[in-house]
Amino acid sequence: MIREIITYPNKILKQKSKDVIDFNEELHTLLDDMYETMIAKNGIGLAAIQVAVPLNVLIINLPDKDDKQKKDDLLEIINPTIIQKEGKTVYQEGCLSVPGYYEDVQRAEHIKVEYFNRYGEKQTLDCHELLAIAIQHEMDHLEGELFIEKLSYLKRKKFEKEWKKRAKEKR
Ligand code: Y12
Ligand code: CO
Repeated sequence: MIREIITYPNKILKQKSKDVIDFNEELHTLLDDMYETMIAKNGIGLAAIQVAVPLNVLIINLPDKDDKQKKDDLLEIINPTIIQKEGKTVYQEGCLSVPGYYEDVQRAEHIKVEYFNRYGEKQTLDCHELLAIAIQHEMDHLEGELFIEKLSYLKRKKFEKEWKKRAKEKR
């Protein structure tokens, strides 16, 4: 089932998410719905709070070298912890909760993440390039933070101005 994506400035997105305790059918339905929703909206990453569920759950499905988004490459990441961070990189990020806005954000270049899969099995993943960026972006959602909150004061002001203008035009 495709769920509604919560967009900025909805306060739901400010909530801190909680760890999953039960790796049950309800969690599997959430993960399946998140995948369906993300694909329907042309996303490559989604956190549960973006569909109004405050749980430490995120999914990532990056396109391969032929630009194809294959379900086999889907990562379902539950209760993640970053255990190593290295280097710095800048990437122009976008977010389904802030549609149509893209801006450069600086993040760690390589990260090592521990997490659980949908069956409650512990996993470790070394992440580089776009995967490292995407996981950090989604993990910020679990803390109630959007990429626009990482912008400089001036860029944030510019964003707010643009966003208000767009909201007016929609009315
Ligand atoms: C690098 C940086 C950020 C991420 C997080 C995941 N971000 C997305 O999946 C964003 C997708 C997105 C899709 C949009 O819709 C279309 O392109 C049709 C969109 O809306 C507009 O541009 C109007 C905005 C964002 C992962 C990796
Ligand atoms: Co996002």
